Amino acid sequence: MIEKQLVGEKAADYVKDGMVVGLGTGSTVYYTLQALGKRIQEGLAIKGIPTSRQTEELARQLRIPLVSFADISHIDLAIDGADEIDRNRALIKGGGGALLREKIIANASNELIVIADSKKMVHTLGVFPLPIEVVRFGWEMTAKHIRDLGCVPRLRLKEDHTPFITDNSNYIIDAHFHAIEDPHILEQMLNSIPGVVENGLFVGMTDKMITVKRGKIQVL
Ligand code: ABF
Repeated sequence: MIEKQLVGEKAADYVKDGMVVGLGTGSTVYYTLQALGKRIQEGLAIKGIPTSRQTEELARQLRIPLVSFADISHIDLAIDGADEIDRNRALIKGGGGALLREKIIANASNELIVIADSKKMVHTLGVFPLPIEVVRFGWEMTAKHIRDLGCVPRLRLKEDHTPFITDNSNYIIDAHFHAIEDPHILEQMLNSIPGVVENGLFVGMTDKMITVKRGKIQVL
């Protein structure tokens, strides 16, 4: 079994009857959703709140009942992937472009379980370019301010070379920092730039991490 499947399915074990569950985005969470879909067919009763249109669509196909923030007062558990995880469990997320909804849901959840294969574990964040969601108006100026923080910012493009548009109708700038020594400070500095909606640094949010070490599942 591939590592993503191992950790994705393991995370589904933490979902209990009656929970409101934040459903992450990506190819690791894909396996969590498959496992949840199966358990729901067998009688598990949960409500899911998706972090992206892509996850919403997959959850519907799997007949996972969905709710929105208008219907709930809290989220019990969110399960999501990551692009990089450092030694303090700080994360870079947003490679899939869903970081804003992912952060809103992780922040609203009583518990966040992060699932990741062994390749995502790093000592220092930053080899993976940091995704930053920005409003379209004036994005060139926003990118200039982001560059002033010591990175090379690139507007994310699709295969047809037109800008990638998020579920919230914004652009993504991928910022190449190479080494992020203080993710907490950088997260705050980025979010204080006018035009930045949110960035993919998730600091102090991980409650549980499920990964693989030497072929074995590790729950940390
Ligand atoms: C999302 O899924 C992200 O924020 C991150 O970009 C991505 C991880 O991707 P995958 O699970 O496909 O490797 O949670």
